[in-house]
Amino acid sequence: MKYQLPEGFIVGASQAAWQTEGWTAKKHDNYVDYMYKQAPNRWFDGIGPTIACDFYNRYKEDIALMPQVGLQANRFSIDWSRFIEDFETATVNEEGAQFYDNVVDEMLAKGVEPMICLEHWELPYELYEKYGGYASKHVIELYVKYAEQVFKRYSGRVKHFWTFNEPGVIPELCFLHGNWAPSFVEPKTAFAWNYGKVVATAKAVKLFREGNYEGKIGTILNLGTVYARSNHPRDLEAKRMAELFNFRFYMDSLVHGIVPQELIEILAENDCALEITAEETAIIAENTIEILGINYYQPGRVKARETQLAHTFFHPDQYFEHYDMQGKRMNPHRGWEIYPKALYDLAKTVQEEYKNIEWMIMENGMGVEGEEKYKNEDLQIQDDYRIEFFAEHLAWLLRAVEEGSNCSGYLVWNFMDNISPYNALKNRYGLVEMDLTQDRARRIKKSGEWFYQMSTTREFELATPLDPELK
Ligand code: BGP
Repeated sequence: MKYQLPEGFIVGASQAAWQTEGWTAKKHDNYVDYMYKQAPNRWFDGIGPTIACDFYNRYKEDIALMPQVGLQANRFSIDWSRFIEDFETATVNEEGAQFYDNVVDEMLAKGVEPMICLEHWELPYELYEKYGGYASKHVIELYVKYAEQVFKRYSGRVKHFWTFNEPGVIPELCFLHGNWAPSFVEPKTAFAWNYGKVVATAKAVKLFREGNYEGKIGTILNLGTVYARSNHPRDLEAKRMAELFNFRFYMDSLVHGIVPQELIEILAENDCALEITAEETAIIAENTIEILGINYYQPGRVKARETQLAHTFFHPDQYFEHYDMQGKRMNPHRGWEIYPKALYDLAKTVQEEYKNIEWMIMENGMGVEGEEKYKNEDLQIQDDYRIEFFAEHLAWLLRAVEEGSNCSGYLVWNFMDNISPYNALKNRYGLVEMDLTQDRARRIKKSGEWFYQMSTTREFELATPLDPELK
């Protein structure tokens, strides 16, 4: 079956500063640099962000490849710790900023729309060490000052600004699960960071509007549609609670301008009270985002808890547990379920429950280990699995668009193989390979050629039907 991209629908890719740039000319650490320095042995093969793709030095070569794989847009993040010299005054580091000027100009010259994300976990480490990161109201003010410098410098040349990428990930994995540095559990800190990022977003949106900056401003959330094991009231309640924590915290706050009252109360009862001021409540209500970015990789499946949690600290998992559905399709390398229809369901939720706000897929992709073994005689990786993955997800998304979803783009993860937190270079996602064995040589994969075809002809073919036949 053939699918066509609607007029104006953008296709592209995403990347992050810390995952691509490397440490050349960096004067300050960001939070992920700290994660690596704290425990390099925990990163796959000990590889961290030190060199990454060396994008800082090779950006021209890389941006030249972007149109060759059909990117109409590329979302990248600015590393706050590189862009700003003095975080208190938000004095720009001219050398760091010049690099981003060059990246923006180079993309524009190559016909690739640059989209800027202000924070893909690159909080300057000093602001964590000194003030505790986003739990501090002062850090929120510093973030807004930094945002202002970015808006001033790039408004006009850049049309999409994103306040955060996946704002909930560091709070959850670092302070709730204790998996990532600093490797301790502090539920109150986790929720304070989440709330802090909501306030920071609302304040940045306010500033953006008051400054009449050109373009749109939004946030990028990692959302997987949540499915209940069954329609038993207890399973449905488990789903409702999983959504409250994993979906509605940010969605209700940023799109409707209301932090869910039920969540505020649960947190207060569990020693995780949010420090909310009346002024912040008003700012959140009046400064909702204009566009929503969604990163989608896998759905959430939950059921009612069968055992009580033995945790001595508060954890949302006390209301639900993961449901391991039989027969689910898996990406074994990443251990994530593959379920493209969730994109359609997600689109419906945004359409029906979130004002049909304009939104885009800002990440979607498949991380695969050992891709070298799929190379043909020209050394090109034959990643048909990735082509199928993209085509299926995009087809479901387009079905939702046909039915009125206000989705205006599909950006994949990612343009070129890069570093992941802790998994480092184990699983590769790129349309372009980065070959570590040959001076990080870049080679377009088969999926890159497919993406180019799809982007330039504005159509693609899907062999497998979206609705499977009964056999
Ligand atoms: C998202 C992040 C990306 C990227 C991706 C893939 O959560 O925004 O930075 O890394 O996930 O996940 P991973 O790299 O862990 O395989």
